[in-house]
Amino acid sequence: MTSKVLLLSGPNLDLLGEREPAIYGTANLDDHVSTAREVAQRHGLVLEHLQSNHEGVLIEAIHAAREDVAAIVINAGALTHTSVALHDALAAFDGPVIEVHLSNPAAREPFRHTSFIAPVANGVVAGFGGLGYELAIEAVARLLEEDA
Ligand code: CA2
Repeated sequence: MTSKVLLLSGPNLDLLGEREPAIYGTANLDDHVSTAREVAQRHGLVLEHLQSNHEGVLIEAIHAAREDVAAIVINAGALTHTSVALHDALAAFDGPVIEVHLSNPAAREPFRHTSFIAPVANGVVAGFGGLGYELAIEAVARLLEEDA
């Protein structure tokens, strides 16, 4: 059976490409999803994507992923720095979890220095812009191969 990878995008990532290009680049979210999907396909993986500005929608997607998703890649946006609920939902997911950020939150305002996702992630890719999505999918493919 083909392995599914769920890419989750949190609040405001639907605005990418419209503002703050110095921090987040000029590509929009669809561009990043297309890139991630191409890399996934190269590894025989099927990528599903969901963007939501609502924490509960993301949590329910993580719950549903417990049924048939092999790995999760998540850019939780600002919820990264606030959401115990996302932390708990991801902790209940058995497969690999990769946290991804376009910018490097550790090099930004202090309120971005804490991640509630990182403690339940296999790894974090941050600060490489759109390349981060490619690297995150490569990491997922490697982790799934190791597990097979
Ligand atoms: O660097 C990242 O990928 C972030 O997850 C992006 C979040 C930010 O809150 C995190 O600290 C780091 C912001 C999402 C995008 O927000 C925009 C706001 C205005 C215009 C365009 C994007």
